Amino acid sequence: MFVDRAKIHIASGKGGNGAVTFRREPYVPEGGPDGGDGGKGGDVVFEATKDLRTLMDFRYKKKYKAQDGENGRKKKQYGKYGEDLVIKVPEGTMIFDEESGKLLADLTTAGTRFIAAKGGKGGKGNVHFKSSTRQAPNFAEAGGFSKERDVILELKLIADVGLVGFPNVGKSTLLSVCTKARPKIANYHFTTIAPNLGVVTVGDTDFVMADIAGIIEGASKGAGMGFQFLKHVERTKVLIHVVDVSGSEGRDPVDDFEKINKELADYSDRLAAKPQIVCANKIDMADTDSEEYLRFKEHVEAKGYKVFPVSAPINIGTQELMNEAAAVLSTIEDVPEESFYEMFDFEAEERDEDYSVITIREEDDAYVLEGRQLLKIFNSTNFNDIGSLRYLYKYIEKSGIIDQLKERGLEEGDTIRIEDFEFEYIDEF
Ligand SMILES: Nc1nc2c(ncn2[C@@H]2O[C@H](COP(=O)(O)OP(=O)(O)OP(=O)(O)O)[C@@H](O)[C@H]2O)c(=O)[nH]1
Ligand SMILES: [Mg+2]
Repeated sequence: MFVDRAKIHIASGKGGNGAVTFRREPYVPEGGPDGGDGGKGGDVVFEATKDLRTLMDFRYKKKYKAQDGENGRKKKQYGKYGEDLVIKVPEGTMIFDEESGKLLADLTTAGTRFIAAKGGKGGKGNVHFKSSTRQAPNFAEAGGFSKERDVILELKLIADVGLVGFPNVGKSTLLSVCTKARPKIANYHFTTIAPNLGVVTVGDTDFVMADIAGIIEGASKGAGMGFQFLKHVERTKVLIHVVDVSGSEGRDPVDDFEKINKELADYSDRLAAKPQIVCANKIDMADTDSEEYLRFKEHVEAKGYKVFPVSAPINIGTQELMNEAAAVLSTIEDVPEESFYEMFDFEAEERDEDYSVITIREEDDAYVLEGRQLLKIFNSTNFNDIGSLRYLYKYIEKSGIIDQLKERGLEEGDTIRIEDFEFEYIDEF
């Protein structure tokens, strides 16, 4: 089983701020408040689709942000909602919260959706803050915060086909020409150390092909990173055994073929028993009529395997090879697997995140206040307006924090700081 994994950062849209505006009418010197509400920020939504088969795309793009809501406008006009960001993932993708490691969602079937980060609420416009005593509210509510989190996407794949062979024989090249995967290809051993996955399409079916690191003699005993590599291919259904038939590194292809098969058999009976198709690669540097090639072909065929001459980089013989893999696969039945995970508790998270908590920090000569809800109201405050300031002050007073501050020795004239704003404490406001 192959685990395709990606870590990405998601952020929902921030809510738009409520507007502070007043009606302007001819002959009415001071119209009432008419500031509209800010729009809600967009959600980050994951949606399972059949159109994707791997998490490859997430290797390149790591940050995802939904649109912010627009600010409210005059004449009670609402700000536009931020657009949701829908992130498509293959069926079977599990989404984990990076911080807690818990499972957020398991999107098994196409069309299933999951909101992983809710957009901030839109702030209320000043039109909502008019009262009998406050005719001209000079403040409005700030939009709700964006929600950010790192998530791990995990897709367990039964790779249908595994590419095995010595290092440098062209396994990654083959994957790169048959699928959209872009593994690193280079002329040295162990270019590939972690599996790469790609989807091969043959007619109207497709299958997942995995390219693993090269296998060397002794791999079954742990040489190189043998165990790990072999474990990867153990769950595949069909093996494509890639052999460099040009002998470009001075080895004998027949010998290569036997050595790899011995490692597979030494590792497990299951591996040895897998259907195998032989890819005689680098045929551009060999001759199909040559004695060496014919000796190899006869040797392999005598053991009951089919041989396909291929030149991966120039795409010769690859189609025939993939057709054969699809044909063999169609004869093998799927074995479903089940797994269990502890689900992430969203409600607990909401409970834990008590927005109304205000903390006090004593710093230099000031008491510093911090808290999410406080910050939001602070952001909504119009510091040139006494009514707006009073609203902030009332909120602080109601929270009981003033009493706590007094217990710590707060006196008239002491400085209280919120963000970068400082004010002197006075008993009556
Ligand atoms: N002439 C020729 N060169 C090839 C062919 N296939 C691959 N190569 C070259 O062989 C070298 C190794 O190719 P890779 O695809 O990286 O081989 P690999 O089996 O994935 O190698 P490791 O990941 O190190 O195990 C590269 O320089 C390729 O360009 C082929 O059919 N003909
Ligand atoms: Mg490779």
